[in-house]
Amino acid sequence: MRRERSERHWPCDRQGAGRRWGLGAQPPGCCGVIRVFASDRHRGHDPEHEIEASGLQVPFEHPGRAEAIHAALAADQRFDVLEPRDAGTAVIEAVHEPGLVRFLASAWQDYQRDVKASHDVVPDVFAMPGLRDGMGGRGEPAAVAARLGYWCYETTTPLTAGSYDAARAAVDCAVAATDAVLGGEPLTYGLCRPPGHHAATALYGGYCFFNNAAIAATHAASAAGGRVAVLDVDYHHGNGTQQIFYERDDVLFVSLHGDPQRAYPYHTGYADETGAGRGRDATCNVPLPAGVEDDAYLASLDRALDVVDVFDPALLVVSLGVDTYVGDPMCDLALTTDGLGRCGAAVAALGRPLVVLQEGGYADEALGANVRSWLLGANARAAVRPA
Ligand code: SP5
Ligand code: ZN
Repeated sequence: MRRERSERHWPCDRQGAGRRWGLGAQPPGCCGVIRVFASDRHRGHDPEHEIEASGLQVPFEHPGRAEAIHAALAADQRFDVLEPRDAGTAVIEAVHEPGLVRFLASAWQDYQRDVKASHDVVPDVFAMPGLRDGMGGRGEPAAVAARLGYWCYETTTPLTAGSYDAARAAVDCAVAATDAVLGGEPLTYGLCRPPGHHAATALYGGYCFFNNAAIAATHAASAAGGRVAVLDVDYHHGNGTQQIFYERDDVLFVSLHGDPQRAYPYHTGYADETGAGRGRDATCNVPLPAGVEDDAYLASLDRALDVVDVFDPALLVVSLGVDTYVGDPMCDLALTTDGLGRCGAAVAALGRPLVVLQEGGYADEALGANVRSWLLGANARAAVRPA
């Protein structure tokens, strides 16, 4: 039987929330307007192609995605769209190897100088560990062509002239959304593009450079000293987030996704991956079969939310991919726009402050409506005061 979850946090209770985080009270104000953090700098990441399924294709992950979401939220008075501050690189290096940040900051320019002028920069030799089996590692190579395959693990994530700046802006959105929740907001949204959940400690790929959700969760855990959970509802397994937190017990990672037996990223996301060392049992994976519709998805989500509730996090970071939508051109689940709203409501019913960050979603014409539906579902549920 399903437990009734405790309901701890309400939009009108900003002073209470601020006290709980020890960060000073927010002025009591009207509730219900969702703060959205977005930046135009995402436009700098604009590959001409991605190499997928053994061919060149027009990118699924393109600037129009963020533009569509931005337009839908900016047109709705229930959202307040704000520009984030520069979060700096220390928050990134709390999660990623500094060498990855250094590489991404100059790789596109280095490649133009040393290899050839090319709009999209993609590795052609990957530093697979088996290449040096029995010989030990040699660390990061010197040549940019070799460094590409050292930091990147797949071919759908080209670097363009503005990719690094766009990735930094996505982190800025995530950190600003987190800071707003630490300051007492019950629900904020970071319109992160490029997305983040496939980026690991020392690897980028899967359209992701920096792991926005892991950076947000780490920032929140250290700012507030509390336990934090990441709930990943993107269609694809958040392999990067899982890897980053696999041995940590202060951050819970819970993910619902297409079964890796058929779905990208293939090598992670099985149900028997539950964490290691101190992080044992702080990872929870729910692989799903193809074709899952609203009701069945919500039943799985509810079980995942029970795991979150038992962990008792002070704050929840949601990796929100809407590639679970029935019309998504890349994926095979079947959620409706209305069903995504029900998912938002179910997550908000946990009664925890929510930092919602954009991951995937490739049905361009429905993206705005789907993200809006999820967020309004969460907001409506959070706005109902307990009796
Ligand atoms: C953030 C995010 O959603 N990243 C997803 C990256 C997925 N990239 C490759 C997916 C391969 C899917 N192949 C199936 C093609 C069906 N037309
Ligand atoms: Zn995805």
